[in-house]
Amino acid sequence: EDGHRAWLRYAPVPDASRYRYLPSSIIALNSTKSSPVYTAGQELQQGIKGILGKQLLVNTNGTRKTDTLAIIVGTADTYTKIYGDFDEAGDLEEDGFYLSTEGRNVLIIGSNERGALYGAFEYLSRLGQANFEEDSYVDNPHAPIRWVNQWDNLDGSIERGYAGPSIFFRNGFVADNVTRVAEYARLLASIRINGVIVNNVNANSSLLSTRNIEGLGRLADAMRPYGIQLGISLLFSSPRDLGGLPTFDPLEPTVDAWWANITEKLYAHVPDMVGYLVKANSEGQPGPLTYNRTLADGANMFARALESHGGVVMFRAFVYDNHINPANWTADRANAAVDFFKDLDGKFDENVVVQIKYGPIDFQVREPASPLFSTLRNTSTAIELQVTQEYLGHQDHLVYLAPLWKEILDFDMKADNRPSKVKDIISGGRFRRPLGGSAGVVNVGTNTTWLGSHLAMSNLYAYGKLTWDPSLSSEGILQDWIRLTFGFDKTVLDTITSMSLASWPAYENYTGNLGVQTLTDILYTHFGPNPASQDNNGWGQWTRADHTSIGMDRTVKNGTRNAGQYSPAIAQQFENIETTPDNLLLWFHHVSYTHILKSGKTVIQHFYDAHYAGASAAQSLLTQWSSLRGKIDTERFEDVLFKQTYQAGHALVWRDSITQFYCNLSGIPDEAGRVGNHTHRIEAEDMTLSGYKTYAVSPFHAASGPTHSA
Ligand code: BDP
Repeated sequence: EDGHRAWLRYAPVPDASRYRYLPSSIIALNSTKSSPVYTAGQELQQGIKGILGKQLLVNTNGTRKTDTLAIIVGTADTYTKIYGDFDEAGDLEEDGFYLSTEGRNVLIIGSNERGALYGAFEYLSRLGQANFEEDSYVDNPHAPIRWVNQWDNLDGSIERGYAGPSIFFRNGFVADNVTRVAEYARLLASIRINGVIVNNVNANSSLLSTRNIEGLGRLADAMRPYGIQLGISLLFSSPRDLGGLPTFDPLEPTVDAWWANITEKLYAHVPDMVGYLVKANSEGQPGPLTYNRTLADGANMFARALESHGGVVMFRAFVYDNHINPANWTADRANAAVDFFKDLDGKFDENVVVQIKYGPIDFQVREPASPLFSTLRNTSTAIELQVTQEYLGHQDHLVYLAPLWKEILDFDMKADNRPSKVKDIISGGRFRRPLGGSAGVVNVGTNTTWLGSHLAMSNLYAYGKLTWDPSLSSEGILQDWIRLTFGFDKTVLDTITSMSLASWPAYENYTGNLGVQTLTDILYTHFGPNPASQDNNGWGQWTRADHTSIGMDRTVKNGTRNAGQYSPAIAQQFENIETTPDNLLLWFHHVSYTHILKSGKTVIQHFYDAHYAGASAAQSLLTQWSSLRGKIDTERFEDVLFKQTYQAGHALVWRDSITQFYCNLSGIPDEAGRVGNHTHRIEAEDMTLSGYKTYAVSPFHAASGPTHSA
């Protein structure tokens, strides 16, 4: 159990005999090996063998009527031609499926090939959880765009990836061996993802070399049997850097022609390429603003190139200048997206989707929903989430993210005072847009666990499930994943459920609460405590902490005016300190450390208490996991035990660093007398050095003593 099979283990279920009507054959209505329906047939065969221990034959000719009980999988068109009409055909939407286990045969009918494969995975997921109920239903997606983004570089490294090198690229080129790519596509199809952007948003123009374009064709071929379409990130200056043109101005006809030509070449190798992802004019990247053109001019240039091929441009809203002057109290990176995009609404071509990070800054442990979601009414939008835990403990801390994502998806932006939940905006429903959906930054690597941690895989599973149906509950998704990954033991189910649901609040408590953000090292790794690095830098993730007060004043009245970017009802709520929830207080307001919260505590005492509570919750994660010894295979048990031990220790480092830092800064002691009391530590300066050298700890507050060593 090295994690490689993830939730597709197809482990035997204990009470298979309860399943009375085990079919005796599989009929997959497509014999072409690269077709998802063919894949579905193979997958059903493999799954049933594992789960129920029975070897079924797969018949792909599908022309004969069957006398014995069969599982029939195919598209609605093919099914109808052979077996006649079925009532639910009219309810199927693109990528949706109909699953029936109650008639003579098991029917798995997709609106298209991909939908049929989703239905097969659904059926196997139910069997794998010993859910043998007989029923039938249609299941359709919430939104058409359900993509993942990989931040893989051509040299094989992965930006913000914590699971080893890339499965897609090596030494500057597309990898020769695509086995893991096909396996990844299979995992993604099982959670109903339909597109993968394979390379980093900080893109490299040599992706577009002839050799790499051929390689992309190979990647697409490996993923096609799973209904996964390939897309790529583009570097805006490629016409100059790779093409040798003197310019990359989007309104220059030669530039336009260059992109049209490259796009033709790509489609010659990847005929079903899903589209492009573009990061422009962000963190030093080139873009249309370099030539005083608008972001829409830039996006539409790609849209024109893609249009005749049916491709989509995901244009990122993460546009900002990372050289903001921190001394300017009205400067605010949180304003950037709306500032840059508000006058462009309606100016994007129909096949452009603006891809918006969930909050206005950058994947922090707590952010309000981005105000851009309700600003763009005549532009299609998608939400960008992060499965890779960049600011959230990499994959060394357990942080189950579905509750965080659901808070954002369920947030009501109250556009025009009408219900406007983020999930209904990105589906295209609320503003009647033709496109929309989600992009999740995943960053799997070659590690056998995919993400570098067994438990982190619940996040990938939940991401896919929520893109398809955001109304699912965090707990329900989690428990399906636990059963498929770890089996049926009730204690295992309860323990991992309890650990996972406690994990986001714990992490928030020990890393940065009240909306102050994750107080992590901001300039490099985004890992480990470094509250001092949050201020006085050009990246604009500021706490504005001084000796008396803390928090970013984002009010219209006295601050950066960010609250005013929301619809009037929400703006009013955040503008007013009384109506701002405590968990976003320091996001929107600058207050004294002695400001009294709704809980009755002062801000500083809340900091102390929360950090102690969070660190203690992290200890409890370890205790809970330890109790599962003997109930889980040794390999995964030990791997997770190692991670949980690390998290428990690192949470103490977090707790002590942050509380000490703010105690020093504010001069206000902890009422409970805990802060500064490091009797639990064995101080390095009390030990005798043997084979070790002294080391200046950075950041210094991670050390406990005045000598700055630990
Ligand atoms: C930041 C990451 C950086 C990404 C950037 C982005 O630190 O690695 O390139 O976001 O999303 O959070 O473009």
